[in-house]
Order: sequence, then C-alpha cells, then structure tokens
Amino acid sequence: MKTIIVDIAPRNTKTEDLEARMIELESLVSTYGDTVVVKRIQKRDTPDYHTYVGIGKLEEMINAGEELGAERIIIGNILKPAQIYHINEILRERKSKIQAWDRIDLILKIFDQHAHSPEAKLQIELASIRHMGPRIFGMGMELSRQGWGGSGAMRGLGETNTEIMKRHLRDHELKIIEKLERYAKTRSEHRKSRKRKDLKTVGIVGYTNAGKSTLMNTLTHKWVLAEDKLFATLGTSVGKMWLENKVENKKQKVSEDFSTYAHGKEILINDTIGFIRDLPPELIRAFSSTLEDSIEADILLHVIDASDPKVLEKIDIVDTTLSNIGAEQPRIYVFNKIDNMSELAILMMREQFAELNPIFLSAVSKRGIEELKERIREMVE
Ligand SMILES: Nc1nc2c(ncn2[C@@H]2O[C@H](COP(=O)(O)OP(=O)(O)OP(=O)(O)O)[C@@H](O)[C@H]2O)c(=O)[nH]1
Ligand SMILES: [Mg+2]
Repeated sequence: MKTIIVDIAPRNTKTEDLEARMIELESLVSTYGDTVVVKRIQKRDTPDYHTYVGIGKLEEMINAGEELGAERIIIGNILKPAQIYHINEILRERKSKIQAWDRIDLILKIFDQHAHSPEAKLQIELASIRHMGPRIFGMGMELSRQGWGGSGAMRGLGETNTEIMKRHLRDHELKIIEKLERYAKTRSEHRKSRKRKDLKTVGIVGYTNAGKSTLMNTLTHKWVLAEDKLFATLGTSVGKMWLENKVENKKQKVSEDFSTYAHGKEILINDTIGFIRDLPPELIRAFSSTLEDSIEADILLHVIDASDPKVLEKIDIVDTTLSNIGAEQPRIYVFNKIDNMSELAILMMREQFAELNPIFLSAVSKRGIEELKERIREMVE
C-alpha cells in the first residue's frame, strides 16, 4: 500500500538526527510491506493540539498523497488519542481513501504480522487495547460534545455507549491478562527447573535489527529467522550452546584427567524481541512474559549494530528500557557487524567505548566469537 509519512521535530534538532528518524520510520514502513510515496519532516517546537503536524501541513500532505494514490498517512510519533481521531475525521470529511496511523499503530501492525505463537498474539492484543482503547473514549467524548449530545436524550446515549465500550474493553483486557498469566507461570516453572539442573542462561537483548537472532544462530547452530527487517523476532526461542572447559595446558590436563578435557558446560541462550525508541511503557508491559526470560537470565548479551551511525543513542535506549523492566544482571556489550567496518573505525570505537569493556565481533563472519565464548565462560563459572 502507498503511504505518506510525516513527522515534526523541535527546531534545534540536528539534521542528521532528523534523517535518522525518517530512515527508521521508512524502514518500519517497508518492514510492514508499504511503500513511502510522500515524506516530510517539519521543524516545529510544539505539536498542534488538534492535528499534531498542523492543519496546513496535514492538508498539503494529504493532497500530495492523494495524487499519488496513497491510502495511509503515518505520523512518526505517539499521538494523543484525540489527535489521531481528529485527523481521521478530517480525512473522512474529505471522503478520502487515506487512513491515519501513528508510529505505535504501525509497530503494533508489524508485531501482528510477525507474531506466530498464541502468547505473542495475546500480548499484541493487550498492547493494542491499551493503545487504541482511549481513542474510543475520546470518540465518545466527541460524540457527546458535538451534535449527538445537543439535547438531553442523545447526549445520554453518547455517554452510555462510551461506558459500555469502556466496560467491554476492560473485561476483555482482564481476560487476556489472565491467559497471559498462565503462560507466565509455565515459563517461570521452566526457569525453576533449569535452575535446579544448574543450567545457566544467557539472554540476548538489543535494539531491533542489531543481529540478535544471527548471533543466536552462530552460537547455538540453531536456525532462527534472521532478516533485514525490524522486529523479525517477536516471541522467544531458546537454544543450547556448548562451552568447553578452559584448559590452560591441554596436553598436561589430558594426561592427568581426560574427563576434565572432555568436559564442558551446556548453556541456554534466549533470543527475544528487540527494542526501539519511544515505546510506551504499557506496550513494553504487554510483552512482560516474553521479556521475563531475559530479565531472569544469568547474564545478558546486549547486541549492538556497531556499523550504525546512531550507535550511542541506541545503546542508551536499550539500557534505559532494561532498567525500566528491572533487568540488572551482569551484561556483556557485544558490538556486532564489524565486517561492515574499516579497521580504523573499529579501533576508534574500541577507544570510545572502552569503559563498557565490549567485545567486537561479527555474527556473520564469526570473527570475535571465540572471545565472546571465553567471556561468557568466565562469567558463568
Ligand atoms: N554484515 C553483517 N550483517 C549482520 C550481522 N549480524 C546480523 N546481520 C544482519 O542484520 C540483519 C538483522 O539481523 P537479525 O539477526 O534478524 O537481527 P535481530 O536483532 O534479531 O532483529 P529483530 O529480531 O528484528 O529485532 C540481517 O539482515 C542480518 O543478516 C553481522 O555480523 N554482519
Ligand atoms: Mg531477531
């Protein structure tokens, strides 16, 4: 489907930051399968109360989009329920084919496309209710304020409908939460049984598209779908990695005690959903049972696309999200995709991020993988 994308940013935003935002929004759109036909970012310090981007800009974008056959307009930020409602009202009045979404609508649609397990589907449903529910309340308010509510009886009707909708949504939300709690319980039992067996777990976390699933595949020889799409992974998958014991002097050890040499440790690795900027907390909470596996892991691998110009910002987003969900365990910063970088760029990054004590590797070429395994071994022993 052809899509218009539009966003606003404060006047003092750097041009490169504006570009990065638009590129990310565009890649979300293409992940979903749409094609961007018109895009615009406008500098503006405060969003318009009614339409977010401002009525003039909005109409200009709609006109341009309609000429090119667009059927969607996506505003690259989180809008207030009343704002998205207003925009859709304007479109409806124009009898336009275009429908308006905000960035979260788009992310939820992508989640929905990629969700395969019943648990992931439920989590998305919960997140959608939380994101879109208030729009229905907003609509109700609008109905009772405008024409509908002109005289007593009709106003009452508007309000009652809103109340019914609200109650219906709340009941539905509770049912989903109940079902999700059952999944959470099963997971927690699995975790306990792993603990009893003294199986250590490693959780792979990071920004979307950083290469988490690729790294998981490289470490475990498992095949998890990895692709150049945002949110390719939505559920979790667990793989096993075999870590051989460290043997300082192999020959000596082998002759002394062959079993030491032959021994190693099995470690479980969890791959999960990636993070992205500006995810509202209620949306993250909807995925809590999926994220719990990572929060509860013994160590976290924070995978970073080192070749990404917005590397610093993305590390920060992931670290902040992790601390918001209460993940505090030791972590290894893994700077991935170094096969995409020059030796000089790698060297400079090593210096820049020395404090994080990171490991530089390529999940594709496998350079640096042994060093990572070594570090994991040190940390789980
Ligand atoms: N050049 C290069 N590309 C990589 C490397 N690791 C992953 N990629 C590519 O990066 C893209 C994303 O990889 P995934 O493993 O799906 O990333 P992810 O972090 O699991 O992404 P989501 O599940 O969508 O959050 C794919 O096109 C991979 O082939 C690497 O070491 N080098
Ligand atoms: Mg993935």
